[in-house]
Amino acid sequence: MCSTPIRGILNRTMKSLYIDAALGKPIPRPPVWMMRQAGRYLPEYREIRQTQSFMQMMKTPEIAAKVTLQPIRRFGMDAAILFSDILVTAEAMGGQLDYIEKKGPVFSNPVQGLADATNLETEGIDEKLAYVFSTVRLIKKELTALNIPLIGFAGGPFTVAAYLVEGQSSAHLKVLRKMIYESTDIFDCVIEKLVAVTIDYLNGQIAAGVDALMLFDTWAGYLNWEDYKRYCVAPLKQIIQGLNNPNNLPITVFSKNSGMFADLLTQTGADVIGIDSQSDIGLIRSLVPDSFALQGNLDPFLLYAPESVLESRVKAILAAMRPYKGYIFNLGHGINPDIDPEKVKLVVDLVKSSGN
Ligand code: 1CP
Repeated sequence: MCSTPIRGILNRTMKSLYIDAALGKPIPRPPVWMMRQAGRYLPEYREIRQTQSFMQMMKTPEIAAKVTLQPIRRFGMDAAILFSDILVTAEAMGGQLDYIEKKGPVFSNPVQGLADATNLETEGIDEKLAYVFSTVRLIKKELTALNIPLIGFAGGPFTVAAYLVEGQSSAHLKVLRKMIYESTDIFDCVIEKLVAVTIDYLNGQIAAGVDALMLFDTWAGYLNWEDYKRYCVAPLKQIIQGLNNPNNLPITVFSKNSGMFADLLTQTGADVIGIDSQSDIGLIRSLVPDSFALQGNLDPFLLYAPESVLESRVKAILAAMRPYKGYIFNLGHGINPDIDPEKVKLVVDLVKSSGN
């Protein structure tokens, strides 16, 4: 009999709950991990951060590897995510990046004119981001023994362009969104270069040994329908097609406000669609073909709620996603820095004890 091979199953070396779920398979319970699971809400992270800048932490493979593993050791999540940032590609292209206390990422040389865009460098990613690849190799040494997969990642071109052009976090991305229409040539040039660099960067992560990939196009949800297709879906698709991914490592795409765009995101060629907290994930499940896995979508603000409220909301999401097939439990966005780690533990334990 001729059966369709399940995507990603050929040549796979790692077998885990997360990978099974990401490949759309039935699973005894959903795997659980959380966006920004390594970070300031953890006392062991703050201890290191007191003596080092975020940039130093990211660029020192031993420290980045240690921090990646902190939430795994403390809570036993089913996947680890590389401790790094989406803006390392922009820095490698010539962006002068700094992370400022209470303000976040800042580029002191934002892309304003065509010359700035033309000057963005696309060569030498392997050397410039070698520190990330060293980190991946260090993490893998530890994780292999635990049989926990490592998720590598990059930013989506629109989201990375948002910082390169605006120069910092921005509430409405007005400068960037004006540029799309007033200076389309500049905008297109930035996106095209980011696509090329992101392909090289993710190929480097694959070669270094990551088990899965995620593309964060967090701010693409600002776009209208037509431009979401053009500046989020099309570049993500080009990136995914450009990967040297012989083992079909599963790929997740995420943007905020992704519920509305979930069906469009399936056109990127990703295996998993990350859903943010605004959507009813059970409803999205009924709309998106079940060959695609879903990830999400507990509101990170529920981690401030009393335990009983938190527990009932986690259980409601789990109930909506039964029977478990192609589903990964996560938040709809990252953990805030002032969250009580015990709340994170509660969620991880609840998901881990939920059988079909
Ligand atoms: O200690 C500190 O001051 C550093 C804070 C911090 C951390 C812990 C930043 C600065 N980045 C990170 C890590 C990070 N960023 C990870 C690591 C893995 C994990 O999740 O545990 C990941 C995947 C990211 C991705 C990232 N960075 C995104 C996409 C996902 C998302 O949260 O939307 C974005 C938009 C960024 C930009 C960025 N870097 C840092 C901050 C505070 C921000 C967001 C700024 C903003 O809201 O505009």
